[in-house]
Amino acid sequence: MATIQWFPGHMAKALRQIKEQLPLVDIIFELVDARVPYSSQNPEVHRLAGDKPRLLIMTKTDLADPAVVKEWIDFFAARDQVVLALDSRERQVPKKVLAAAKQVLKDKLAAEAAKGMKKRAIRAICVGVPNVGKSTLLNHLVKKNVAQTGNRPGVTTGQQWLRSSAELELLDTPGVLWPKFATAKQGTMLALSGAIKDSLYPKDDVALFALSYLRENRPAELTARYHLAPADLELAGPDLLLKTTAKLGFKDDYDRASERLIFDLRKGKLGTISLERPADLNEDGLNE
Ligand SMILES: Nc1nc2c(ncn2[C@@H]2O[C@H](COP(=O)(O)OP(=O)(O)OP(=O)(O)O)[C@@H](O)[C@H]2O)c(=O)[nH]1
Ligand SMILES: [Mg+2]
Repeated sequence: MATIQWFPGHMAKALRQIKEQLPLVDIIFELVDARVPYSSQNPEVHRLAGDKPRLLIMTKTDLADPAVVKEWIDFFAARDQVVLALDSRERQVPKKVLAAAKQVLKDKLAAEAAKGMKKRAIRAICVGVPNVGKSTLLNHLVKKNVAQTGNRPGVTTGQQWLRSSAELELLDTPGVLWPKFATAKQGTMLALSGAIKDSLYPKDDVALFALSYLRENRPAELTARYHLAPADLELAGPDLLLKTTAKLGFKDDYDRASERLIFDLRKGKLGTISLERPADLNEDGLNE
């Protein structure tokens, strides 16, 4: 596999800026992608966060398998993590987020009230891998389109404070990855979810991973969408990619077929997808 520069200077800078802001906020909104909720947690952010209160927000639940989303909610809850699973476009989002943030901060807020301190806005920093939906969520929370959004990683390039009602002050940050993924599979899953610029990751690796996932978990959708025969699912990965390319009418343009597969999978055209589940983790928390 090619050497990939997924921790360029601007991400190191963004991480430094997160570190600078942490002492000034009450809570971290840590956004993870519901399709890869374990692998999209940033170990660098966890390290910087120490014991700063944290609300874990799973985004894009509309694209993930609901049964597996439930498994992850139970997994995190069993680790005393307050967790919310959202489709950012839902109307109830602002209410749910505010209630969960208050739950995480209940002791601190109660202590302030007991001291007779005036009620004030909760200050939150929103962090997460690129393209996970930070700016979308924050726009929804403030009910204005102030933060730029887009379906590609790296849309937000600097920090930006957004204020909602008197109850929340929110800091949007650029998406950050970390210098070294725990496993190659983690990188591939993040690439497939859209967190890594497509130009930085070998398309065919990602497409082969997508095919093997679909073959195992969504065989009917896979054969139906690309007009494959059930027997084609017995083919080795690269041969199945070849066959799919032919069925798409792309001759031997595997790159184009890979792009199509990745695009379809991200858009949910092959059904909801959950690329990892709690049962995949080994004792070291690595995804096998
Ligand atoms: N289906 C679905 N799409 C979502 C959801 N939340 C965000 N998106 C989409 O995800 C894409 C990325 O959203 P952004 O809010 O720009 O992501 P970001 O985390 O701010 O990305 P960077 O600024 O690049 O780090 C956009 O196309 C959003 O419409 C969700 O819950 N479900
Ligand atoms: Mg953004």
